[in-house]
Amino acid sequence: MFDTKESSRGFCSFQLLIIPSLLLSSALCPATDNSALASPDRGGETSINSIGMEFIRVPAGTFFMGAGEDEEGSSKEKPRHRVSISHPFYLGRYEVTQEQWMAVMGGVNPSNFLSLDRPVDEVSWNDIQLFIERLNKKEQGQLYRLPTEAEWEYAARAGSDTAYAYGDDPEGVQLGQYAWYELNSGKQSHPVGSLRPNGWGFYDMHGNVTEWVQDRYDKDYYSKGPEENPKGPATGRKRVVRGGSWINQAYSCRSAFRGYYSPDYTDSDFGFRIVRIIEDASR
Ligand SMILES: [Ca+2]
Repeated sequence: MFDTKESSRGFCSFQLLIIPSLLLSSALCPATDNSALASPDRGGETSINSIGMEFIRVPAGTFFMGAGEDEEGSSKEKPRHRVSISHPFYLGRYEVTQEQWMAVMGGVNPSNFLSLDRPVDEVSWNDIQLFIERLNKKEQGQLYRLPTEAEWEYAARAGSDTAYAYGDDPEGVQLGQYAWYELNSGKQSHPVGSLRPNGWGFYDMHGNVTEWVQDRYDKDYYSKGPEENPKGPATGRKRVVRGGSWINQAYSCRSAFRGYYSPDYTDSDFGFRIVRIIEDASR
């Protein structure tokens, strides 16, 4: 069962913040400006499921995905291209914790850094599919899945065009306020939500554990994928990971950064967050 309430932060505060940037960006940078395009008409609701997972409602919208022309990034992050998300969805405010994993998986905890409030780690893409299958059975009437790569980046950017959701930060001066990464992590994960969230209220989109998403990987997909609701290539073995982790340098924590691994791969810096599907998109 879900307890829904309006969030005191997230989209409401975001809408206030983008008003000046809307005016500025429409004059200076009309081509690939997410702050101009991402204008959620309704959002910020949160919900909590029976095992304490908190979700933020992300409204349908359009954004520019991938690294900007001036951003230092690999060819697989380009070209920056327009993407439409046609249905609202709920996305986990936090990475899935070890406590939540154990609640679904019969008490089994595969993590390297044992602590109930840290993200579960050492989970493969395949392991996560079993977790989701069991969670869907446990939470009858609700449907969960991994986010698509586009949904993940849409939420990570939170209306930003910059390398990180809070800015470009080329010297990495502010990143430690938002992300556990190689320079501040002490070579380990940390409790979820212990640093600053992005403008839509999501924590640890940069750093802590890198996050599996649903999509298969293709280095050219940005050039040939559909604009509306891209779901990744139909074939291919590798699956995409996003957001960087406690072991990574700042470069790998950027919003546009993409990694890819075999679906049976596990590591102590690999975790995930999940989507709860909103069946009635008119909500
Ligand atoms: Ca993360």
